[in-house]
Amino acid sequence: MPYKIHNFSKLTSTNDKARKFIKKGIFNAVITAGTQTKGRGRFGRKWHSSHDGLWLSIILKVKKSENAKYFTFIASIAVARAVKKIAKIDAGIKWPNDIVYNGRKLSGILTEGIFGKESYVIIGIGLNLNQSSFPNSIKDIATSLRLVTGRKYPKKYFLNSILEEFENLCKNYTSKGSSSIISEWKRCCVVLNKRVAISSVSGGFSGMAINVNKDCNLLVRLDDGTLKEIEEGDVTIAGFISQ
Ligand code: BT5
Repeated sequence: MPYKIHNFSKLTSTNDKARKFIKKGIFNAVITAGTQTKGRGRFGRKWHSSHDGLWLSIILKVKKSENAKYFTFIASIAVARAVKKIAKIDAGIKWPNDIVYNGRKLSGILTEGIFGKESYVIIGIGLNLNQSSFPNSIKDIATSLRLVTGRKYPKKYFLNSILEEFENLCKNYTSKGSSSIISEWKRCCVVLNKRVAISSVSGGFSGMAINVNKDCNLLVRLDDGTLKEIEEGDVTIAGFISQ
């Protein structure tokens, strides 16, 4: 394992701690927290992080030209593979950063890039493992592996498995480029060829999700026939519980 693992019982957010590590010159490292008091999602949204989940961040040093979105894709595949291996269920990936089961969110990824003279990505991964219930605000959209399979799981199994898959996928990406990552991602994706509604900072759109391109952006055929490239946002799939 090329990553040194640093375990903490309680942090504000493993991504915050990762930024502090980078300032101290530490990278190729993993940070875990038993619980997070200010776990966050995209756009500063709250991420509920009780003791029952796995919360980690991977810190990598990257090239200045790197597209951080590849690491969200790599982490999503790594989580889906680990879930398949250990919990024996087929989780899906919902663009851009969710791992879902039966329309409910099992896991979310928050990738943050720090680009400058030296560049880093922090890949924050949250996986709901042993929760038997969720706060009211997310009880209709979240799920855990315990709720899905009726079993409890040691966090360490998932940590090791996710990191092993992540490392293998990164090696593939470095040696063969992004196409193998994107094709596996597409096989796990639950959004493609579905009718979707997108809410993004540039507005709301609806249409058919038809592909992701080499930049990991979602291509949607809008109802008026135009093809729209979506760089960020939240996707709701017709017939799924909404975000
Ligand atoms: C995400 O954001 O899904 C990224 C979540 C990343 C969490 C990890 S944990 C380790 C690392 N440290 C951090 O501080 N963060 C990362 P987004 O797509 O914006 O989704 C956020 C939304 O998911 C919230 O607004 C809620 O609706 C929902 N949510 C919050 N907590 C959840 C949970 N535990 N399980 C499922 N859904 C949740």
